Amino acid sequence: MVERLVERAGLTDIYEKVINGTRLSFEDGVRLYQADLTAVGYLANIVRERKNGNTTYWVRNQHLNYTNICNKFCKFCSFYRPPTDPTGYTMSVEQVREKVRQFKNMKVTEIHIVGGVNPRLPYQYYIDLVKAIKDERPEVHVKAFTMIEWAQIQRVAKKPLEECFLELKAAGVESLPGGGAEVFSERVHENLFHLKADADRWIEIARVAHRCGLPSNATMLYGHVEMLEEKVEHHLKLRELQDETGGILCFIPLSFHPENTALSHLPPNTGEQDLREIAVARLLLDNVPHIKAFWVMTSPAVAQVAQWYGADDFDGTVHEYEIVRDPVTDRDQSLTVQALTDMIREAGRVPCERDNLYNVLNMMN
Ligand code: V47
Repeated sequence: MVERLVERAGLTDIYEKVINGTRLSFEDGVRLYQADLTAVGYLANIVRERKNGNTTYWVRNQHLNYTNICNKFCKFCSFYRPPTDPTGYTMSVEQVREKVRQFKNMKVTEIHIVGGVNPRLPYQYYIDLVKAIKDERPEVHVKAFTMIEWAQIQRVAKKPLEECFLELKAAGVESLPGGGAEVFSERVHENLFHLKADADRWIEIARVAHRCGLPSNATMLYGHVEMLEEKVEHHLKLRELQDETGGILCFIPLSFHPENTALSHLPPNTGEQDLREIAVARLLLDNVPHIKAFWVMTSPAVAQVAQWYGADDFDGTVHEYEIVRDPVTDRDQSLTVQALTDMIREAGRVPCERDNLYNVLNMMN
């Protein structure tokens, strides 16, 4: 029955590679984007269960978006405000402290810090921000700044990147989020985010971070103007980086939300597209331990199904995600621990509370 599913999809040779643990090629990746989704999902689930069994990881996390002012003007982004826009904001270090205090009565293991590229912020601001968070909550893991922000930090610090990483690590940064990668294609870069670091620069910054003992996540933003060959290329570039450094903890395909962006004429992604990205990522990124279905972007419903299409991570409680707001209520989105773990169980997986480095905090079986 399963053999027929795979055979009908024309994927018998890829199935054999998956069973034997043979690395997939660029051409295989292109075919995975075109083949029957159920068959691709079946193959991805083999890898998912081999690497992570029946476990679905989740984390108690707080997001902190310290500024929405940005001079990169990315066409896919609804979060940023140009430096002269009166509705732009930048939190003072005291306001950051206050935000952390606001959640102090709640268990949080990770604070995820991401902001725009605000050209007015000095190097010391980044150091003080991280120190203030660690001062308020020394026990939390600080996952801070995308590669794009690190490029800016280096610019204002006027120091080698290594020094910036080591100084901010001493202040309390323990890992990096995966944002800012978008799609590793010069064509898409030119078209949508030409003021921002390109693929080579993103990879170089990640490489240096990993060498400095700071692991990171990696992302890919899909469902806008990219072509499937460009997405395959993106995965292969990340796979090559991971072969070299081993510093990528988790890959997160980010489902593009066109509302309130310069690309609002584009249709939103479908469940089919979201599941396929998860599955293809699981199959191509054979050396990345975890694939996350970020429920805020895919919807919790799709993130549940994704647990059978290659994903082994649901992200977390997500207090105050500002990058993309709920289009109906315009409110931030978050889930209670009960709702999150119920959904994982309902999907037929075992919830496991993790820390940022995927150490098991509570296996809930
Ligand atoms: O780099 C911007 C994306 C990213 C939109 O590391 C959009 O665990 C969808 O990287 N629709 C920042 N996405 C967020 C990010 C992230 C999120 C969750 C978990 C982790 C992690 C990292 O958000 C940006 C960009 O690719 N983004 N605009 C949009 N309209």
